[in-house]
Amino acid sequence: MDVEDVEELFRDSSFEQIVEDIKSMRIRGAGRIGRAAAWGLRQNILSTEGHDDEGYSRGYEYNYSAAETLYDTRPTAVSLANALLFVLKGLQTDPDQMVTFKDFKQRTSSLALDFNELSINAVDTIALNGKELVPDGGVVQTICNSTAVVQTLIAAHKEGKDFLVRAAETRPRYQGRITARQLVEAGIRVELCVDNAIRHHFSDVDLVLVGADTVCKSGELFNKIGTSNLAAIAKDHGVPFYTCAEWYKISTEAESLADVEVEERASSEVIPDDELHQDIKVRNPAFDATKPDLISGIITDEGIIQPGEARELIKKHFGTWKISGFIGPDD
Ligand code: RUB
Repeated sequence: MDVEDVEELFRDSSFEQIVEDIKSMRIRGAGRIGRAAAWGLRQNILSTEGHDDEGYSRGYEYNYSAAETLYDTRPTAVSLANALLFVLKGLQTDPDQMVTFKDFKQRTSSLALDFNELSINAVDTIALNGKELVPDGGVVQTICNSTAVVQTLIAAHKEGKDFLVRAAETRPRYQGRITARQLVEAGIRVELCVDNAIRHHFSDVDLVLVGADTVCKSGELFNKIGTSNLAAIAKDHGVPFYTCAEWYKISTEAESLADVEVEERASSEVIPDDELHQDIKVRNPAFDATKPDLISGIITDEGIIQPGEARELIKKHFGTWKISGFIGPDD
């Protein structure tokens, strides 16, 4: 992958802009957040005036401080932490390649590029693995907007399968509308429904496909708010429920739901400030947890696995490395 292949959405953005864009959700979706975070480290170090006599320990300091800032932008999706870990770990395991500050910049830059490449390739592989599950002539229910889910459905469509996708609109940010548009533009039949209508229409659904923000080591899934309701409906109807998750969506640290911080976003996403009664407290969690027993499988870039296998998959990639070994997530 060359620099030109990196997503336009953040390729030329400054570190500060990337931080702001993740916070405001201009950059959103767990995979993209991870890619942008790795790129943010690159943009930060490239714009830093470092002198060779400062050595690379100074480079680490710049990177750690940038990583802390990026880490705090959105707390739930572990793709962000794992993208940072990928770069920081890569720098630490290759000290021989970094004699000067310039070397350090180059190495950070190439690791950010590597993460972007592996992340894009992972989505392509998930699509290949997942398209086999899409029922020809059937109905697929989705929620929110996941690049991995959309690409899986597009791959099945390209293979000649004819199916209907029912996309839940996903209040309060309506990312389901993005899914509906992306799929219809790819030539797939789409229905859009409000989240509360999912159960009403569910009797014709054959498959549920959702994305993933974090998969705990125990296989518990965090994804967009409403996902756990959808999983319960699927279970009631005996319909398979799969999540599409690149390996780096598995947490190196969170054992189960108690270990994951669920982002609560602004009340104005739910109700305009001028319509909000002063005595009403608005709750606006962005994600919820789905228990492993409701999950038929996790479609990863390394095959379709059971929730109980998540632990081994992340261990295979990161061993005992953890983001908390580099920055203080609890600060
Ligand atoms: C997006 C969301 C998506 C996952 C996976 O939430 O929950 O299902 O992030 O997406 P938000 P992808 O809009 O709040 O970021 O497959 O694109 O990584």
